[in-house]
This record gives sequence, C-alpha cells and structure tokens, in this order.
Amino acid sequence: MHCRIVGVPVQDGAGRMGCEMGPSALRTAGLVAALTELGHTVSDLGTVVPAPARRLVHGNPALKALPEVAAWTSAIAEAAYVASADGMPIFLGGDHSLSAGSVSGLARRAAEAGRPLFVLWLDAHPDFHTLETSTSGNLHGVPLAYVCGREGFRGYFPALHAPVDPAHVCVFGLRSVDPAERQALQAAGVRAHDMRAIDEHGVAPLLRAFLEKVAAANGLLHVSLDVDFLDPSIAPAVGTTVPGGATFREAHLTMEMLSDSGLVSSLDLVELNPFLDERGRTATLLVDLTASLMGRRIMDRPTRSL
Ligand code: B3U
Ligand code: MN
Ligand code: MN
Repeated sequence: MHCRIVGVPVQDGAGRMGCEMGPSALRTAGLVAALTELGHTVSDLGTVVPAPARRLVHGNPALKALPEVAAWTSAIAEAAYVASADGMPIFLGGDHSLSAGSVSGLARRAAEAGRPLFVLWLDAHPDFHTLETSTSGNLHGVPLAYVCGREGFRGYFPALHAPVDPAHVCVFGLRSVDPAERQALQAAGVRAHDMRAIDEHGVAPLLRAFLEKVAAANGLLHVSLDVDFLDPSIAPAVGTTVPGGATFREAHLTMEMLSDSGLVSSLDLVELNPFLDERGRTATLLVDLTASLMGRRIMDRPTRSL
C-alpha cells in the first residue's frame, strides 16, 4: 500500500485548544516508521492550510468558530480529493471537524470512480448535529450530519459534490448521544452500535455484518477514529473523555478485522490533544492501532475472508 499522510492541525471545532499539536505528536510517536516496517511506502504530503475565513452569521448563537471551520472544511476537502487520487490517505487531526472535509473530498473521489463510499465512525459520539441542533456550539459535533447531506449547512459549509448515503454509515462505540441526534440517526437509517451492543454481542459479529455490506457493494471504506472511541484509561489525551469506551483488545480487534477485510481505503486519526497526554501514551496507542489496521499481526496468519 502507498500511504499518503496529510497533517490537519485544526482545533477550532473542539471546545478547548490543543488538537493543533495532534499531527506533530503522531509523527513524533513514529507513524511513518510503523507503516514502513510493515512494508508500506509512505509519502508525507505536509500540512493543510485553511482558506481565509469569511464572515458568516448564523441564527444559532451557540455556534463557535463557524467561519474558521467552514474555511478549514474547503481546504481539507480539496486536499482529501487530491490525496485520494491513488494510495491510502491518512489524515492526522486535528479535531473531528476535520472529517467534514476529509469525507466530503473522499466522497467526491468515490462518486467519480463510480464506487459507493462507506464510513465507519469509531466514536463515543455520533457527531450528527446540524448547525441548528448543536447546543454546545462545538463544530466537531456536526461533521457526520454534514457529509450525509443533512439540511441546514447550505451557505455555511461548502456545497457537497456527493453526499454519503446514511445507509452506508456505521457508528460504532456510542455512549454519549444527544436527544436530537438520537432521533435524526434513526430517521436517517444510520447503523449505530452503542457500547451496550458491543457488550452484548462483542465487536466481531457487529463489525463483520457491516464489512459484509461494504464488500457486497464493492464499496470503498473510510474509517474515522476519534480518540474518545477508546476508554479514557488507555487514551487520556482527548478533551471529551467518556467512561466505558473500547478496551485495548476491542480496539485492536476492530483494527485487525478491518485489516483482514482489505476494504479500508482511507483513515482519519482525530481528537488527539497532546496537551492532555501522559508521556505520549495516547499518540503511541494511535500509532499501534494504525499498525494493526495496516497489517501488523501477533502471529502470522493468512488473510481471512469475512
Ligand atoms: N454531542 C455533544 C458532545 C460531543 C460531540 N462530539 C464531541 N463531543 N467530541 C456536542 O458538543 O455536540
Ligand atoms: Mn467525534
Ligand atoms: Mn467523540
């Protein structure tokens, strides 16, 4: 695989500062070496620079940094479109507003290739607010709604070349869902597996069912990994810790199954806030999870079919 690293130091979508240091921390934790050791080639495309922000006024007074996040979204979407011409883009965040740009750029690329884009959203939160329903005003809470073409972004965020079909989205690891999001997820038909489902069934059957859908549709699969998918005891470097997250073993199993599937075409690593880390352990864990996603094995084993 040829990996294309894209640094995206956006932090305006999070409630606090620090995610801007995320790309640096992931590079420092040895991402490129980990990929190279697995036999991949890597090119680092550098750092996305946002377009100048233009004045935007919205009726929801809670919204924070709307002009800035909108400007980042255009620049990231363009970078994602370019980076996905060949190889596997890996976006280093940056807060989760990054994915408004990465997924919309990748969806444009997929549409041109005539392939459906599927999205696996690994997160404690669904990030399915519109600009109207967000009460925190933090725009890392809206990217999935935007890329799925929910109403209310027109005139604020860039127009979508191709929305993602909500039936092609799986949100995995949920444990903090606002009432407006719960309703909207159900109405849109997004596949949403909360931590209770993971406790009851385990990671494997839930994930396998989704991967079978992707394979049957000859889809491309984008994985968006929010640090808060992981339990805070193993991944403290995130501004929005929620107890009861994925364990070390559940997270690695998720990545190993994704690797086995051979379906993953792009990846976001988002919400890492190095200011909150303990001696780099969260950044290191993200690098190790990426390695599992990209083929690292405990024991050699043949690539399994689903
Ligand atoms: N849904 C809440 C909380 C939240 C979403 N994403 C994160 N936190 N990281 C909100 O602010 O919209
Ligand atoms: Mn998120
Ligand atoms: Mn989250």
